[in-house]
Amino acid sequence: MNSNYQFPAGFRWGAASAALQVEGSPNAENGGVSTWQTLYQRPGAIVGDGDLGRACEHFKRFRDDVRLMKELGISDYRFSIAWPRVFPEGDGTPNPRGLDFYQQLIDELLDNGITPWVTMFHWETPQALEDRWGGWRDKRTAHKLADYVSYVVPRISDRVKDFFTVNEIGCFTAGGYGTGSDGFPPALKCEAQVVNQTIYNGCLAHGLTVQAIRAAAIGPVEIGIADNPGAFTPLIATQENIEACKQAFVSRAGSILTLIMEGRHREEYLRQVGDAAPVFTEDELKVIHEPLDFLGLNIYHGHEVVADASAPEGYRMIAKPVSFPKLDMPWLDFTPSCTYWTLRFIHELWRPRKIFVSENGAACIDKINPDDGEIYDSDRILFINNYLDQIHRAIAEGVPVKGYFYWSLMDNLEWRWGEAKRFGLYYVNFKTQKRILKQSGKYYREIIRRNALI
Ligand code: GBH
Repeated sequence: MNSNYQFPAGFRWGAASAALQVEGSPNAENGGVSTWQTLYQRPGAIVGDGDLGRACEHFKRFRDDVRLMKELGISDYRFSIAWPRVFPEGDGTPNPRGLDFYQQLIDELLDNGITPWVTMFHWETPQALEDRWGGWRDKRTAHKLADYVSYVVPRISDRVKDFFTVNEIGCFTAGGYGTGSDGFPPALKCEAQVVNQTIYNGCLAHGLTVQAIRAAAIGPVEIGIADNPGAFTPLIATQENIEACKQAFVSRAGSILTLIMEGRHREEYLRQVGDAAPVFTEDELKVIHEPLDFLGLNIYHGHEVVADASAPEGYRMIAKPVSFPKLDMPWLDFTPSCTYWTLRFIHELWRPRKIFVSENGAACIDKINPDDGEIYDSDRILFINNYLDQIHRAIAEGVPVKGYFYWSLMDNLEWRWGEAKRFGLYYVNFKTQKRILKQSGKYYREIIRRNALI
C-alpha cells in the first residue's frame, strides 16, 4: 500500500489494559473489594461468563505476558493500578503488599525495553467508600483518590514517567449513577443533580490527582487524562456541517473536557442543567484546570451530524440506519472519521501540546481456524487500518498526536460482558489461559516495525 503513510519518528506504539479486566485475584495479598466485584456477584448483572478471580491470570502470568508484548513489538504499555489493592478500605492504612505486583510488573517491562504508562484509576472504586458515603456522590471520594495517588507515586516514579489520572469520567459517574442499568456499578438511577455532581466530582478527582502526582513524583513526569468525549463526524464535510459538528462536540464536552481544559462550566451547560447543577467552587475549578502535559483520548465510535438552522442547537444528529456497519458491541459503529474530527476539533479548541490516542480497538467474533490454529480477524484489521488512516490524516494536518494505544493487548473481561467480547490482539482461551497472536496482532506488529500504515 501507500508508502506515504509513514508516522513521525518517535511515534509511540502501545497497547492498553486495565487491572480488573486482566489481573485476576483482586483480593490476593489482602486486596480489598471494588464496586465491580459487588456488581459481578449480583445474579443476572453480568452478560457473559466471567470470573474476576481469574480474568486473564495476568497477576500470575505477567512475565509471560510481557514477553508477548515484546513479541508484538510495542514500545509502550498502558495499565492501571487497582486502588483497593493498595487501600483495601479506600483510605486508612495502606496494604503493605498492595504495590508488590505493580513493582514487579514495572521492572519486568523496563527490563524488556517497554515504557510503562500507569492509569491511577480505571473504575475500581473501593466498595468501602460506596458504603460509607455513596462513592462518587461525595467529594470526599475525589480527595481519597488523591491520597491513594500520593502514596503510590513516590514508590514508582523512579521508574514510571507517564501517568494517566482517571479513565473516562462519564462512565464511572453518569454511567454508574445515572442509568440504573447494570452497565456500571453501583447501577443506580439517581436524580439529575446527583448525577451531575458525580460527573463534577470525577473531574475534581482528576485535578486533585494531577496535583498529587506532581507533588509526590521523585523525578520528572508527564501527566494526562484518558477521557472519552463524544465523537462526531460531519455527515458530508461541507463547511456548514463541519461547523455544526464542532458545535455538537463542544456542547457535549460541556460537563467534562471544558472544565478540564478551560476551568469553567460552559454557560450553555449551566443553563441546560438549571437547578440540577453540581455544587462547585472557583477554587475547585482551578484544581480541575491544572495544566496537563498531554491529553489522552479514548476514541471508538461517533455520531454523524448535519447543520440544521431550524433545530434549537443549530444541528442535528443522524440516527444510524439499521444496516450501518458495526463491530461486536451494540455501540461500536464503524466510524473511523470520527477520530480525525475529534482530534482536529480538540487541536483547534485547546491546542494541547501532545495528544495520545489512549484507547482504540474493536470487539470481533474471533474464531480459531481449525486447519492452522490461526485467527483470521480481517474485520479487526479493517478497523485498525481505517482508524489509523484517520489519525495519520490528523497528524498530516499538524495535530500533535504522539502515540496510539490499541485496546486491548489481549482478550479480557469486558466489564459487564465478561468473556463474551473480545478486543485483544492476542486471543485468550479463558479455560486454558493459552494466548494466540491474531492476524490483527501480526498486522499491528508490521505497522510498528515500519512505523507506517500498511
Ligand atoms: C473503554 O470504554 C474502557 O476504557 C475499557 O476498559 C473497555 O474495555 C473498552 O472501552 C471497550 O469497551 O451506547 O452510544 O451511549 C468504552 C466505554 C462507554 C463506550 C459507553 C461506549 C456507550 C455509548 N464505552 N459508551 S452509547
